[in-house]
Formats: sequence, structure tokens, C-alpha cells
Amino acid sequence: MTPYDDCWLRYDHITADDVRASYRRRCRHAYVSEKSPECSAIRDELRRALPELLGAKPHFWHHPPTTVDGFLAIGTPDDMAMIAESVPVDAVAELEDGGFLIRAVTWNGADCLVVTASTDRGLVYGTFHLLRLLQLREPIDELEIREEPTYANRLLNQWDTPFRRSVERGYGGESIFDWERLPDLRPRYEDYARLLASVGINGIVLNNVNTTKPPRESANDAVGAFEGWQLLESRRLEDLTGLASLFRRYGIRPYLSVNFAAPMLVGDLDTADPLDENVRDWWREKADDVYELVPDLGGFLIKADSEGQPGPYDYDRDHVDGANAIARALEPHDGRVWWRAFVYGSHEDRAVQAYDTFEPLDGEFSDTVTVQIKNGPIDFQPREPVSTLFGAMPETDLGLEIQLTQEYTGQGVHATYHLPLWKEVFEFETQADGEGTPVKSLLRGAGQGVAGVANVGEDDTWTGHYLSQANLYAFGRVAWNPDLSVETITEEWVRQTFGADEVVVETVTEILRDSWEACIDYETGGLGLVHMMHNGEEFLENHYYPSPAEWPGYHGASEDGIGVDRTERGSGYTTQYRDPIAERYESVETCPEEFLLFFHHLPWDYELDDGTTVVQRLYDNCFDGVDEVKRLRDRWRTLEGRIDERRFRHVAERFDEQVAQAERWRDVLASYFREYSGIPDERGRIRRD
Ligand code: BDP
Repeated sequence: MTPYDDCWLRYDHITADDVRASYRRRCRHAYVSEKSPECSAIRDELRRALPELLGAKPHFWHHPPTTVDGFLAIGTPDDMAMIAESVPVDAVAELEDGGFLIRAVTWNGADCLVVTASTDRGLVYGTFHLLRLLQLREPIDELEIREEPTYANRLLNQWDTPFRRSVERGYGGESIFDWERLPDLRPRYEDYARLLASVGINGIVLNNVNTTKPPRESANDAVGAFEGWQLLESRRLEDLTGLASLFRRYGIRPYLSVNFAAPMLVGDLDTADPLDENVRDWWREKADDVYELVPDLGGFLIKADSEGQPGPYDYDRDHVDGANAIARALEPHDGRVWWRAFVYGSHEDRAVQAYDTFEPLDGEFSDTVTVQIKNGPIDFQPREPVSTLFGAMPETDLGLEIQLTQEYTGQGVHATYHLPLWKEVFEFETQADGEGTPVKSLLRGAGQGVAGVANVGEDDTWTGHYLSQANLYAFGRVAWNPDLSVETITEEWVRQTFGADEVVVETVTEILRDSWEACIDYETGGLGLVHMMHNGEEFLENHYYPSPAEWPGYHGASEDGIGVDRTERGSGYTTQYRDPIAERYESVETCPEEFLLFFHHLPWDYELDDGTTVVQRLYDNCFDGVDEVKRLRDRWRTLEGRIDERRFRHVAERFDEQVAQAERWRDVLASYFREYSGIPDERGRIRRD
């Protein structure tokens, strides 16, 4: 037993005799081709999983099978006749990178199981998929599965700050990477890679997008002198080689967040001007060095001209100049630049800035640049409308950035499941190419995909809260296939994590499903309000406690009403959408209620469709949100004795704290609304009424 949790890779023994027997029948022998690091990772995984699940060790062969009953064969068609003869080879060759087939076949009269793909990475995913089916107790005798990832890039963005091992917005302990001890590897890295590969993640940005400390006087040294820029130094790069090979076994390419001013910080130039020949040479030589050591590095992630990080504006250049100069250096190595579009500060309404900055640059970024855009225009709020940049840059490779870590949704304490939020984003109809162009359809190119800000740390739970593991799982699954439903993904996670007891499955699934809406209600009052949390003066504001008075600009509360006018008359954010979405948001009549106050400043007593006033709805939502969390806590309590004590207690205690915090949010927000509006709660629930 490792000291830390196995998450969803538990491989609990299958107790149902008939199910176990049917699995055993096709897994008595196993052969995995022996040609690559990925294949040895597969063999290791089968050795871990099958004896646990089946209570019997398969016989592992060292050469391809001839005729023998009950064979599990994993390899490409080239690897063995059995596979070439029992699956349609052309269909395998046509699979996207990472795709795979799983088939129950009869070969020479023997009942077998085949996992095949055209790439070794595909074999890894196919193996984990098969193991998932066994964990879910699915029948396998008729298997005929063909899977391909929807997106080419499914990247995790660690916000780990090297050397100090802190994790920005990390609520699961310090960085799992022991940076100072690299290149030494810890067993935990392998387990991490297994977890990621098991859900199809194929890239990991190892360090925080903040790679230098922003020049702010109040910057708090304890949270992080951001030394990430040092990773481009040769000695540090050498230290990463072991980690890179380990991830390679699981088909995961490492990436680095780099600093735009690296030519000055790491090199000894006196400028980082992207149009300066010496700067370009520097990046080229640096890229050559990097790829010499880590040949399959995916590329660089860059946060430039954002929150104090240096960027092309320092030299009167634009984002295209900056991104393309660095991309050119990576091009010969098949590396990409992922360039973030998270910019704000120069516009009164932050929402409009990213579009204003990036949309005019469409078509100018090099083919090896991906512009990485946060799902909403503000900043990972509990709920925001989708960023207008999706659908506005048809000639640019785009990446969608979402947050697994619960920075604004209760951090390590609240059970807030983000999958329903992400699904809302994927399904959002951009009208980029008329009806039928949801966000999920715009990320399919070879240089596009999805990036998720990770929620993992050194904690035994990995994520600081057992239920937050679901966000990691769901990220991988939805980035593999955004068409999978919330129900499917959630149930998969619950069954693998907590076992097959139907009461447990139903209860945990329900808790997760309902948790997000509850959080929106008590943390914002709903109706599209955002950013009502505590910021504070210090760098890395805590974003955990309620503090609506601190930044009224975000929610627009005033004596005459609440909400921010982002219509044409206001900041004009609505006009950045295409019609008919722009029209729908522009009019108070047609704007969906969940975003009403995001787009409109309305009187406190403005009547909603059902006759309730705005302020009353805000009160109701705040109170309902708390009631809902109490209900979810009670649902969890019914699981006592049905799941292990350790996880039961941990989550139960956190639920108690979540209820207390939700009440605090409710009370602060409700009193704030009450004070500004001067209108009492009809139901007299606010103390001063
Ligand atoms: C904000 C976080 C901050 C990040 C920033 C970013 O509070 O820690 O550095 O986003 O995404 O949400 O760059």
C-alpha cells in the first residue's frame, strides 16, 4: 500500500463470481509486445491490475501467442499475426493518434481479447480503457470498441512553482515534484503518470505560468519567489530528463512555462525584443539545447503582458511578434508555443479586453502557435458566459483553458464538481460558422485542444479533498470526448473510486451533479454575478471568503441597482458575440436569467419572469444554496458504513466546514444586497429585518 490514495485506479477484487469468471476466461494469458517504453508500462499495469481484479495472475508470455484459449493480446497489427489476422488492419491504420480498437475475437477457434492501435500511445489508452470496463464490471464477451480522442492536445497545466515546491492555487499540498532532488524520481511520479494516462491526458506543463515574481511591492515572498524561469538553464534542463522519460512511457509529453524575458534572465542579452536578431538566435539555440535533452518536449506555455509578467509590449511589439518569434525556434523540433490570452488591466471592463487585443490578430499567428483562452472573459468564476474569443479567431489555433483547481469554488474545502460547468462551455453555440458551431467543434485541429489547470499536490488525497479527484478524472474524460454526458463520466468515476454499491453510486453521483449550482447560489446569488470574493492587498489574493464591497466594479452594486451594463450602451461586451447571441444577451427580455446581471445593470426591484424581484431572487438563491449544501451533506452522511471510514470522515468533516462557509457567504451577501437595495427579504431571513 502506498501512503497516498489510489484514486480511481483501485482495481478492487471483483466479487461477483459470474462476472469474474467471464473476465478470467479471456485473460488467462497475456502478451504485450516488447518494443517500447509504452509497452512496458502497459505490461506493468496489467501485472498490477489483473491479479487484483481477478484474483488470479494471468500467464505473461514473452513471445506472440500461437493458438491458445483465453488470450489477451496487446500490440499493433505489425507486432503479431494474431492481431493482424483478427482485426481490420486498415481500420487500425486510419485511427487518429491515440485511438484504439478493443475486440473480443475468436482466433483459430480460441476466445481472445485484442487491444490494438496504430501507435504505442494508443495501446496505453486502450489498455486503460479495458481496465476501466473491468472496474465497471461491463460485459466483455462481445466487445467491439473503437475510440479516438476528439482533441489532439489534452494538456494539464501545473501551476507548480519550482524549488519552493509551492503550488499557486493548489489546495492539495506542495508540489508533488521534488524539484531540488530531480533528476531523482519518486514512485509517486509514476503513479501520477498512470492516473493521467488512464484518462487520456497527453501533455503536462510542469511549472506555473507565473515564472517571475511580478513587480509589485506587496508581493508576498513566502508564497513564491517565482523561479520558474530558471528551468531553461542548462543544469535545470538536465534535471528534467528523467521525469520526461517517465512521462514518455505513458504517452505524455512534458511542456515548460517559460518567461518572455528569458534571453535576459537566463541568457545575458540586454533585451528580449522579439524582433531583435540576437534574441531570435538566443531562442533558437536554447530550443536546440532543450530538445537535445528532452526530444519530445511539447513546447512552451507563455503568459506575457499579463499580471506583471514581461511581454512584447515592453518593446512596443504585439502578441503576434512575441509568440511567433519563439514559435519559430521550436518549429524544427515539432514543438509549439501555447500563448495565453489572459490579459486585462487597460480597459474599464475587463471582460472586453482579451477580444479587443486578440481578435484583430487573427490569421497572423504562426501555425505552431496556439492561443490559449480561459473559458470565460473574467477569470474562472463559478459561472461566466463563454469568452467571445471562441468563434472570433477562425484562422488561429485555439486552446480552451479551464480550471480543475477550485480557486473560486471553495478551494480544498467545498465539494464543487466542475464538469457541469465545462459541459456548458463545450456546448455553447458560438455561431462562428452559423448554427452548429459550439465551442467543442472549434478545437479539433492538430494544434488545438484543451488545457486544464491542475488540482494535484503532495497530499495523500492528491487533490486535498477526495471528491475533488473527480475534477481531475472528468477533465481527462471530457477532453478525450466532450460528447460524453455528465452522468456517464460521473458514474464511471464514482464506480471506480467507491465501488459497485448502488446506493453509494447514486448518492455520490447526485452530490457531485448538484454541487456546482449550489456553489453558484451561495457564492454569488446567481443571476450572473461574479467576483464577490475577498482579494486583499497581498499578491495571490485568497479568493476564498466573501467580500462583495471590495471590488464593486465586477458586480456593479449601487443604490439604484445591481449588475454591469455590458450592452452596446455600456462596455459593449455583448457586441463581441455573433448574432443571434449578441442580440439575445443585449436585450434584457431575452438574456438568460443565469447571466442577467452579467450583462445588465438592473433596478433592485426589477421583476423577473416569474414576478420575483431581482433582489428577492438573490436572497432566495443565497438561502437555497446553503439549504442545498446541507442537503448534500446529509446525503453524504447516509454513506456511513458503506464506504471506508477514512474517506467517509474526511468528506463529512469538510462538508461541515462547507456548510459553515456557505452560511457565511449567504449572510455577507444577503446583508450587502439588503443594505444597498434598502429592500427587506420578503421572508424575513436576514437578521436585521
Ligand atoms: C488568476 C489566478 C492567478 C493566476 C492567473 C492566471 O488568481 O493565480 O496567475 O489567474 O491565470 O485566476 O494567470
